[in-house]
Amino acid sequence: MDVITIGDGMVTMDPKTSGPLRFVNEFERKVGGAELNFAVGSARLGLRTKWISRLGNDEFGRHILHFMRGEGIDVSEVAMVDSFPTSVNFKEVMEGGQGRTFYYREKSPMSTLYAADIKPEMFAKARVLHITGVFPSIAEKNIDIIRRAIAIAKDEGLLVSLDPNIRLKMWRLERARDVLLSFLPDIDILMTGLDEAEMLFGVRDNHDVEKAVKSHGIETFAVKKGANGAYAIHSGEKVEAEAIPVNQVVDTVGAGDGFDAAFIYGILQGWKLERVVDFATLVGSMVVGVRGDNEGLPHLEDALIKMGEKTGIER
Ligand code: KDG
Repeated sequence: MDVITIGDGMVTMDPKTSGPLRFVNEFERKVGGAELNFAVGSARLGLRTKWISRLGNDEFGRHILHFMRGEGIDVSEVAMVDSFPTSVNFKEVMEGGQGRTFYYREKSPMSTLYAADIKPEMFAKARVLHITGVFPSIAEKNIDIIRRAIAIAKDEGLLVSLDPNIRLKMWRLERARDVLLSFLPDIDILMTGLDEAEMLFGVRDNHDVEKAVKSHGIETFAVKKGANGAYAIHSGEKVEAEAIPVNQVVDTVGAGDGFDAAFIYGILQGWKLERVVDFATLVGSMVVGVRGDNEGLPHLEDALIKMGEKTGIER
């Protein structure tokens, strides 16, 4: 295995028209979830990917399982449970691709997963454990699951990556900050949005964010700034990348997950940091031009071709 992630998967009701949700009459059934999107992004880039999850033993759960299996993701640690229905979310997409998400996920099938279910065998020979702030925001006991997963990952020699992905509909900022900051001493790779960096550290300026991140002992990190590009630090090197122009931004959800998958891909390949950040920025830009949380995530071949076209960097 190259990467492992743990999180909730949802059926995502994607609006067929943009504008306030109360006026949307038609939806397309898709799938979503931050960790799920990350797994899809990683698998499409060719990383061997495992997704640890629970789904309802229902039609939506079966749909998500088939989808993930079809993407070539290892679903051997995904159990189907009778006690809770598969989670659902409805998206509202406004002009310009920004939007809101309405969750129906409090009683998620993941309620049946406990820290004791996370076993060292699940991590054998893997290289990266990727976690986000979404899963621990759903239930208190998920925080224990993540702590145990991090502890095992460290014992087994995996790198641990974190995207804070702070969802203020799911938990209060103070709680999110406390929990996420408590993970940082064990994090090897931090990939954060600029707003989330500010929520965590109270600063936005490149230099201040760098200082704050490094004070937690993290030497590899990326800050995603949407239309303003991204910057990253790794092995003492610092790189800033401009955003890749997109003809039309239709749906920004999932872009950050795509960036994360591509950033980790590049780091695992041992690429130079400039190439890693350009690649991750490109993959994020490919997501926002397509409707759906993960439909725009490219296969490696397509991303590399685009990379040559857009940045002049050879494959
Ligand atoms: O990062 C994208 C996800 O946020 C989206 O697919 C679903 O809102 C979602 C969540 O909380 O996972």
